Amino acid sequence: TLTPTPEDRFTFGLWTIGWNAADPFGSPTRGPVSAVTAIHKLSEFGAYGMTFHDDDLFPFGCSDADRRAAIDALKKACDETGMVIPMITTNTFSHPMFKDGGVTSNDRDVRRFTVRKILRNLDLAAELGAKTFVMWGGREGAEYDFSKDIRVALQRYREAANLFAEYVIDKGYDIKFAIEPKPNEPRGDILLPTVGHAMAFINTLDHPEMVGLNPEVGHEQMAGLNFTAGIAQALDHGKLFHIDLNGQRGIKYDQDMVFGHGDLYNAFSLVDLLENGGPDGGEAYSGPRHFDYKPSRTEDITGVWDSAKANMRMYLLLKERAKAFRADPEVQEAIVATKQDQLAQTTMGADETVADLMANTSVYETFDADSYYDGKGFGFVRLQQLAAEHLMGAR
Ligand code: GLT
Ligand code: MN
Ligand code: MN
Ligand code: MN
Repeated sequence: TLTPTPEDRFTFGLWTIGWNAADPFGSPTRGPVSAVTAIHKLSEFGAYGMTFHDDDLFPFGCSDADRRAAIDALKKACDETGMVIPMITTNTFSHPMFKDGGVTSNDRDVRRFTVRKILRNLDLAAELGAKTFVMWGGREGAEYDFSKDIRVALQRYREAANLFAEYVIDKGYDIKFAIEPKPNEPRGDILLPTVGHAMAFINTLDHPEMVGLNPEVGHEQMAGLNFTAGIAQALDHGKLFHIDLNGQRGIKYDQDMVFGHGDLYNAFSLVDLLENGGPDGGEAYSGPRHFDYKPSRTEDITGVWDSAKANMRMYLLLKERAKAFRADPEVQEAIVATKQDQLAQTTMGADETVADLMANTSVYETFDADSYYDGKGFGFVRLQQLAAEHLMGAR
């Protein structure tokens, strides 16, 4: 079915539909959308939940009473609709004080303030039952190579991440962290720029099991990387804790378009991986399908809601087509022709040792590569054309 329901686990950032469409070159083209309106609208469209930054819900530096009123209004809207808040995150980038970063700013007082802001938001995550805490360090970086010693900055990043994990353990919270990589923008270069960099960093933490990733489609594609392949590796490492779905067309500024409105082929293989890439051909990822997009600046509020619905519809269309693709006997035969069943076999035999392999002269010494090579292709193009035809609804 192409009608979204909460079982589909679609979630949206409040900062997405709530964006007033101000950009570096122009003032807002729309008004803001309140959290309560957003919850009711998204629920009406069949979404499962909403996510937000502290500063999306209550302004930076507001009174405790105003903060509490905003939280309570959100909770009431959730109670009325059944919407949930599975993830929250902290704004450590908007206020001018964060211009050289939050947890890695050269300014120690900024770092200490940032740590407190994040700890306070962890308490809020626990209060709202959010089990994933995203950390997008958009300002953690530099424009100039001599601005900071990157190794020392990473030590500060690690110090902060370790401290947050310790806090969650001490408080007994059921919360895990998801680091969101991005190569650049707003900084010239951002620390932990890709899925791979972030996974390597996570392995250096005191509690790596508590920290995973929140990869965003467009962020990897801004670096020219294959998002589906990055997600596959994150799954292989057990690090896909959350995901930001959107659309990007090539290596340029962060476009944050509707999911599928960028590289549609990669969106198709991504949905196929998430939905059909599990060990038994089932789901490979069971968390929220979170849309982190920006309704284009050209759109009015009707366009905002149309774009929100478009994200969910694109996902469901791709899911439907991925199922049809997998079920097509010709596709199944074409997959076998590509020798993917051989890729699934271990390279060594069950009890075979390296010594056995060395002793088996047919593997190497007498193996005639020239006569083994029969000139036959792998048939990858045929398989891709079948995928394209399913994607286009031609099959
Ligand atoms: C910001 C960024 C997004 C992140 C959000 C979480 S904030 O909009 O561009 O990619 O996911 O902090
Ligand atoms: Mn983005
Ligand atoms: Mn973004
Ligand atoms: Mn994002």
